[in-house]
Amino acid sequence: MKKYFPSSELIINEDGSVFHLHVKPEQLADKVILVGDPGRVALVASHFENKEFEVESREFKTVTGTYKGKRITVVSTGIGCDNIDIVMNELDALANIDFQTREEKEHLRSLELVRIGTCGGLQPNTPVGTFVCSQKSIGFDGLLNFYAGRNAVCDLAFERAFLNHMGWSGNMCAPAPYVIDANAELIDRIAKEDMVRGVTIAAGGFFGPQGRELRVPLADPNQNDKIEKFEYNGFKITNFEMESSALAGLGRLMGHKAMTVCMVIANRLIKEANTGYKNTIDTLIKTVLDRI
Ligand code: R1P
Ligand code: URA
Repeated sequence: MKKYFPSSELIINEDGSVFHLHVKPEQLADKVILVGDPGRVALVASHFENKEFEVESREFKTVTGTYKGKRITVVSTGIGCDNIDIVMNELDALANIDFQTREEKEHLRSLELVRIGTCGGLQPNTPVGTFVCSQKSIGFDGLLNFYAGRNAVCDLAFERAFLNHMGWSGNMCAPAPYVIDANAELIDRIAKEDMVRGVTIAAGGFFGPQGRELRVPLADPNQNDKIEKFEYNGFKITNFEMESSALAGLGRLMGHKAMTVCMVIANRLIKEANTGYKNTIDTLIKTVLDRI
């Protein structure tokens, strides 16, 4: 029997668009670029030969157009894994649920999703300006734990090794962290020698969860020192951002190819930052558009 989704579970607007994104099924391309900053959507779309559709609602701005003959949708997610839950579920609904019958489609579509973001670097090989692909993500958010199948797609041995290394107990990171791989085929196509393949911590905040201490002291003052030293099966943790774990995890559970690549705008080891990155992230955008 086909799964049916009532209006409380899949909210469809009066114009036939999906609740938060305001996008209609026919307006979604198979190749999707996700960015955090709504302002970055225009930068991506500035490379399109033509734009067929554009809509904006809250932090979610969407443009579908063509780049070198490829139909591509670019969507902003805003900040955080909670927004990735909304964007991924609504994109998947647009692709795989019939909005007339509210049933799962017989032939499922698999999307290619690449997030282009900014991040904080944690290692000597991730100075400001480096492009880091998240081969693995460690989710400090608890998002994936609410979905069945989480254990089947996560790297449980890596999770255990990380928790043991950090020595965390109590509620600090429970029921997180979860460790999830990006899609290997997408990583191979996009992460060439001009990018570092790394392990990314997707944090549930920009300050405390990434070990930034302003006026309120951290629960674990040695957090970042331990994170920088962690090593497991040849992997070291390279960077902090805030969405890659939910994207990779939901991509795996939904049957889409997903990965994240970020430009380092702050290196936490040597305490440097670049606030003028908006001009240089365009190189990363063009590289991804060519390879997706
Ligand atoms: C924090 O400043 C934001 O920047 C990074 C983080 O993941 C978080 O969303 O990504 P974006 O530049 O894509 O927003
Ligand atoms: N985005 C983050 O989440 N952290 C940083 O340090 C920089 C960008």
